[in-house]
Order: sequence, then structure tokens, then C-alpha cells
Amino acid sequence: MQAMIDLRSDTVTRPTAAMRAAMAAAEVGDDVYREDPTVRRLEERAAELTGKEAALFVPSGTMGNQIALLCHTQRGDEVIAGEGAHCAFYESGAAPAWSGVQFVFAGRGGLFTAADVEDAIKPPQYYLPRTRVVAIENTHNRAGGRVFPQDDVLAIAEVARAHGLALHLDGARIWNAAVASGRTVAELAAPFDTVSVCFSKGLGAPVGSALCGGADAVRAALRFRKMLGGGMRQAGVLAAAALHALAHHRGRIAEDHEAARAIARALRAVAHAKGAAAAAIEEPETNILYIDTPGAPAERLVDAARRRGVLVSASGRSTVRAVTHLDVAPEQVAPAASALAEALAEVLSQPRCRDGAGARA
Ligand code: TLP
Repeated sequence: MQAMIDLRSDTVTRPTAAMRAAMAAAEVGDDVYREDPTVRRLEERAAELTGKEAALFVPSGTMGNQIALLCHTQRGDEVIAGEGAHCAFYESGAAPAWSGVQFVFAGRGGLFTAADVEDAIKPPQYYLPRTRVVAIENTHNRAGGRVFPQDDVLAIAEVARAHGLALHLDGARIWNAAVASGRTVAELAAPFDTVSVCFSKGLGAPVGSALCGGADAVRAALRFRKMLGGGMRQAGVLAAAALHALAHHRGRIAEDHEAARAIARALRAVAHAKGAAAAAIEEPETNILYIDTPGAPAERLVDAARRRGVLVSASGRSTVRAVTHLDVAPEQVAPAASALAEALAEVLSQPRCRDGAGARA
């Protein structure tokens, strides 16, 4: 049987031999006592890269985001976020459950502007929720891995400060945003009070994220991490993988972006041949590519791709996501692109459902 090329997510990568060697060699201690030297080293490195005073190693991006919301809010508060924000959409309802907050969505499609934030902020009336936080995602997953324009971030930060709101960045893929925008991670992170970054997505570590911010926020975060069950013991074996990824895998991220563009080109050729309305394939800015096939259920394309050896995932009624990453070897990009193009051609030659036009919902 042919090996599958797995484009469901950049979370599917397996640790490389060199990463496993770094994990095996890691010096460890009990991190609940704050005695794991490798975890401390990773936290210092994450703080340095994001330009923040401190950082805390957490098991997942979800926990990083949720601890940030716990730090910035009280029950009944409101958080402004972009449509499809991971912290609202993909975290099992954690924010209302743990922080007791609700979301209001600004702009369209994930990205938003300072004017959208102004519109979303509630006036200070006792019968309205208190607007407390603006949460930005960069890159924005459901917006198609788009880089949040830094000029908008700066203008939003100004509005947030003027209204006394905290600013949180879900920087699960900040490494991709930095490469695509030509800015440093610290520059992208600068306007934010807290930034969660993931080592287990584009960087290819098996586990782990860091919540970075001021010393006070990170002190509060340590307590929330324990409350949520995220205090880990000899976690240095995991931190060693993340340190290895930071040192060795950031430099190759541009390859993932190029691979996503190559796949998009192959798909667009098929879509154009079938007519303008057949399918929408946006130009990927980073490593995430969405394929919209209005009127054709996403599962059809997922199945057609699987039969040709490529795994992709449905992320809406007629929307499929493909994500490139370091376990897609350079020589697998062209075969993956042709397999997906063939799969798309098959789907587009089938009759459409009338009610099948689907947003990413
Ligand atoms: N995203 C996953 C799924 O949950 C959708 C993926 O496959 O892309 N922020 C962003 C922007 C993310 O994309 C993710 C994971 C997270 C946070 C959560 O990270 P984990 O999975 O470590 O909790």
C-alpha cells in the first residue's frame, strides 16, 4: 500500500531522529517545583523570542489561550475576537466554562480593524457585559492561514489601550506569520500583553506551547496552569523537543509556504478548467490552504483525495483544509498536488447539491 501524505494539519508531524536524541539527552527535574532546567531554558528562550519578560510552558495551545483569558477577565466579561477564532471555535467551549466570558466577533472572516473593535466595545453600563480583552490570531487558521496585517494590529492596540482592554495574541503559528511577513516574532508580539505560541504545529515538536507576557501575568498563569491540571513533572523531555524545533525548524518554514502555493496552483488549474464558480482556492499566505467547492459536500473531496493517497480534512459543509508541514518531504509536494487536483476534478464533474453552498462553519 502506498504511504499516505497527511495534510490534515501541521500537528501530525512526528519527532525527527535528532529531536528524539535531544529529548533522550534532556536534563530534567520536577517542574511543579520549578526544578526542570530544560523547561526553564525553554521558557527563557520563548520569552526572549517574543520580547516578553517571562514565559510559561503549557501542554497545549488551548491551555495557553484559556489561561490568558483567565488572567485578563472576570465572569460575565466579553472578549472581542475575529470570526472563527480558535479560542472561541475549537476549544470545546472552554472560555465560557472556565473564565465565564462570552465572545463578540469583529470584522468578517477572522481579520478585523480598529474601527471594528470600536464598534464592538460595549459602553460602561451595569446591564451590559464588560468588554475586557481583544484576542487576535496570527496566522488566522480559519481565515486560511492569513497573516494579520501588522498596521491593523497596531491600530487595534491603540484602541484597546484607550479603552483599558487587554490584548492577547493566539500565536500558535506566529513562526509562519514572521516568515511570511518578514518581521521578527518579537515585533509581531510587541503590542500584546500575552502571547501564546505553539511548538507542536509548524515547528514540528510533539507537544507544547508557551504563554509569554509580563512577569505578573506569567505568575498568575502559573497558578491557573496548576488549576487546569497542566502542571507537568519531568517535562524537560518535551521542552527539549521544543528547543530543538526552535533551533532547527524555523529556518525551513518558507518551504511549507511554497508547497502550499504549489498545491494551490495545481488546484486552481483544475478549477479554472471547470468554470469560475466551480471552486474557490485562495492563494495561501502561509502553510494553510482552503478549498471551497460550493454545492459539493466537503466529504466528497476528502474521500476522493484519500483514495489517491492524500489526507485532508473537512472544515465546513463544502470546505476542505490542507496544511503543509515538515513531514511532507519536498519530493512529495508534486504528487500531493496532482493527487488533490485529480480528486478535485472528480468532485467537480459530479452533480452538485443545490443547498450545498457552505461557509466554513
Ligand atoms: N489547531 C488545530 C485544530 O484545533 C483546529 C489545527 O489542526 O489547526 N490556536 C490555533 C490558531 C490553532 O490552530 C490551534 C490548533 C490551537 C490554538 C490549539 O492548539 P492545541 O491543539 O495545542 O491545543
